[in-house]
Amino acid sequence: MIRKLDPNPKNPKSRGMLCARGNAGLLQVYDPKRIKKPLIRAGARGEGKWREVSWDEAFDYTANKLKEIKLKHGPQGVLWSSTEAFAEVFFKNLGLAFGSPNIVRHPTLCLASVNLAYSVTFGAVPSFDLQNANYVIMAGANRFESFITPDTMDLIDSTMNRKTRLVYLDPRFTVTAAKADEWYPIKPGSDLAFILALVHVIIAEGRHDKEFVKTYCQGFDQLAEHVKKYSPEWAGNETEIAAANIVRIAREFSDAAPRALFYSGRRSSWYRNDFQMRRAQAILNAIVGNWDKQGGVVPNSKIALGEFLYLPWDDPEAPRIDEMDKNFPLAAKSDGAYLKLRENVLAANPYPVKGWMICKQDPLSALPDQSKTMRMVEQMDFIATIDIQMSDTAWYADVVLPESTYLERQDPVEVLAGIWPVVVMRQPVVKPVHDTKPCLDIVQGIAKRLDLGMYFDYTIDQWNEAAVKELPLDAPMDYLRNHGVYTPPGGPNYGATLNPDHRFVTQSGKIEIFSDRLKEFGHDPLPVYQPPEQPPAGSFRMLVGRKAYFTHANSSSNPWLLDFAPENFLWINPKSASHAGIADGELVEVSSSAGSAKLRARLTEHIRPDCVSMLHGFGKRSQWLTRAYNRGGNDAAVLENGWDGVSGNAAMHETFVKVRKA
Ligand SMILES: Nc1nc2c(c(=O)[nH]1)N[C@H]1C(S)=C(S)[C@@H](COP(=O)(O)OP(=O)(O)OC[C@H]3O[C@@H](n4cnc5c(=O)[nH]c(N)nc54)[C@H](O)[C@@H]3O)O[C@H]1N2
Ligand SMILES: Nc1nc2c(c(=O)[nH]1)N[C@H]1C(S)=C(S)[C@@H](COP(=O)(O)OP(=O)(O)OC[C@H]3O[C@@H](n4cnc5c(=O)[nH]c(N)nc54)[C@H](O)[C@@H]3O)O[C@H]1N2
Ligand SMILES: [Mo]
Repeated sequence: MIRKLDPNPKNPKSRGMLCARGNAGLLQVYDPKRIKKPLIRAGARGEGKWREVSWDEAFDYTANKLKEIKLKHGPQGVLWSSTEAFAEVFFKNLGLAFGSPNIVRHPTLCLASVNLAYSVTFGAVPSFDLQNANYVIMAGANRFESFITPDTMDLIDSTMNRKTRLVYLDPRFTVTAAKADEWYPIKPGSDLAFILALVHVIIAEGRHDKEFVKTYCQGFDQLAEHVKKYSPEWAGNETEIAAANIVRIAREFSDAAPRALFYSGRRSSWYRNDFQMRRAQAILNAIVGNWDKQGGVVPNSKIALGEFLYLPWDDPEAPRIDEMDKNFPLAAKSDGAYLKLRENVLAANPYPVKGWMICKQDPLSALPDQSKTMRMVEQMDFIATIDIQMSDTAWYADVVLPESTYLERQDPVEVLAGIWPVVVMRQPVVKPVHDTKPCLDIVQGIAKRLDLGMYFDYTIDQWNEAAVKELPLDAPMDYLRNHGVYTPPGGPNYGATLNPDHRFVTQSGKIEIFSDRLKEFGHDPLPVYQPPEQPPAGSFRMLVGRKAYFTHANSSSNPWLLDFAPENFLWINPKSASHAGIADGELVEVSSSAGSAKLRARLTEHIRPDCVSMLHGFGKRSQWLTRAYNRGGNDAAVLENGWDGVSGNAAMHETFVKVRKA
């Protein structure tokens, strides 16, 4: 029996700290509402009638359904979707071995546009050296509520001892805003104007790093010409941040460089032009020469893990249903583009997809425009989900395959990337309490029945031994079993890319301020500002964000965490609320063209009058989750469909809503 969880003090990513969610993790194991055995649906979808079955029956049933679909529609007729997890590789490989091109992962709901912007510019997705920076600008990267380790700890360290100046832009007064030196409630969607004006000032005053730009970058002259029109006065109007402040921040930022950085943020599923806004950040970082410097923007160091040599499968024959080549030729194609994919599945274009295998993901909550996802669910002949609880998506599935929780299973060894990466090995601390299995066993059970067993003919220990074989340790497996983590000696290694012969992984081999590749594919080669649409009178822009004690849509049923907030609220500025005659605590209905949600209003000055906001992951449809069912409002039901044109990333801050008393 686990009584309390303690962090591994040897892990430099957590440094002996555990957040509320980490502490409450033990309820994942002991929650009486857990799924204790595999389930097959017994009534209509969503009716909540289930039959507990043996794993053999669940595997047989799943494999038979998958075979039927393959026979009728080909392997491309089954969609495989999952979110980042150590064991995700096994699930993804099952989809590939099955022969489906339709593997869709979470990045286009999360960070696809920021990753693509940095890849296009620097040929790499870097980390940000918050520990050593003296000046940090952040736009809506709510690091003190949306935890990312070690960034959150680094930033708390460096700002709280006042070494680092933090400038934070967010239409909401978040905890990060509260800890910042300067907070600007920027007009939503106008961050690109702010950044272009910083670039304008820095270049106009000759404050860029001329030597660095000359040696490493291409396209600076075009940039200088391009930003002439983006003056601080112009940006002041767009952003509602005074021109004098923009000028001062540009000067302070370039004075502090190279120990100054514009932090990229992580969830970049904001606007339809998100890619270009993130590109502008990357360009700003490039011209002050903070690349690969202490306190700047640093490429991740590598630790290469070995690979278990499994039998390879044939490439899929059919094209992807989201037609990545045509729609998003520059994007990370193997991750897919979730919202475009949903459109094409609904239209059976160019072919029907009738089966949906899901692992560690809750698409009904994670995709905007829930009614569309619901239609996608309805048109599937078969849905199976691997989860640890009855999520909203599981509630509408045909088969639920319960995975053992992270405290009950052995996971594949992984590298946690960063300026100073580490290798981690997650080991079980208790035996599975119920009849659950780790992901690899589930994948093998299904694979065997699909005659694909030969592709998964290994144990987790064999997989891990192959992974750690090359680590510079005498007995790597023993070392990891004893310590749980391997930290390479030395520490951060700055400057490895800073020699004039270094080739960046871009078309030109240089840091691309001007991108010929973007131009070639019909996109702006330098970021062009397009003013965001404004909500019509009587409407508000809906914003989404996080709290430190919930993870996405998956912890709003955890009793310990629910103590912090049993339901979510609609943040609304008192000025706007009084117009609509809404009082604090009153039940309101928020509606958009996609759908509506009911929740209580929280009147607060902590949000601009033209915006409202609610916490993600509430208003559950799953009646199994009795503590969360129908509690608060469901943001996925209100957010409208839409995406960024370059990366395919969801645009989740483009929805205008009306609010009235319910
Ligand atoms: N409206 C709205 N939508 C959003 C966001 C938002 O802020 N608002 N955020 C976006 C972002 S940034 C992201 S990354 C995505 C995340 O999207 P999802 O990955 O779908 O997010 P979760 O709600 O965490 O759902 C994960 C599912 O995995 C299950 N799970 C948890 N642990 C385990 C495990 O050990 N094994 C298995 N098999 N299952 C497990 C959970 O019970 C849950 O059902 O959502 C995106 N969508
Ligand atoms: N506790 C906790 N921590 C988490 C997670 C979690 O679920 N819970 N999820 C993890 C994951 S997967 C991710 S991707 C990250 C996400 O972490 P972040 O990238 O920090 O994203 P969000 O927390 O969604 O915060 C988005 C913020 O942007 C603001 N915003 C909205 N529109 C604009 C705008 O136009 N301009 C500006 N400047 N700001 C705007 C919103 O008000 C909100 O405060 O968090 C990670 N950490
Ligand atoms: Mo995310």
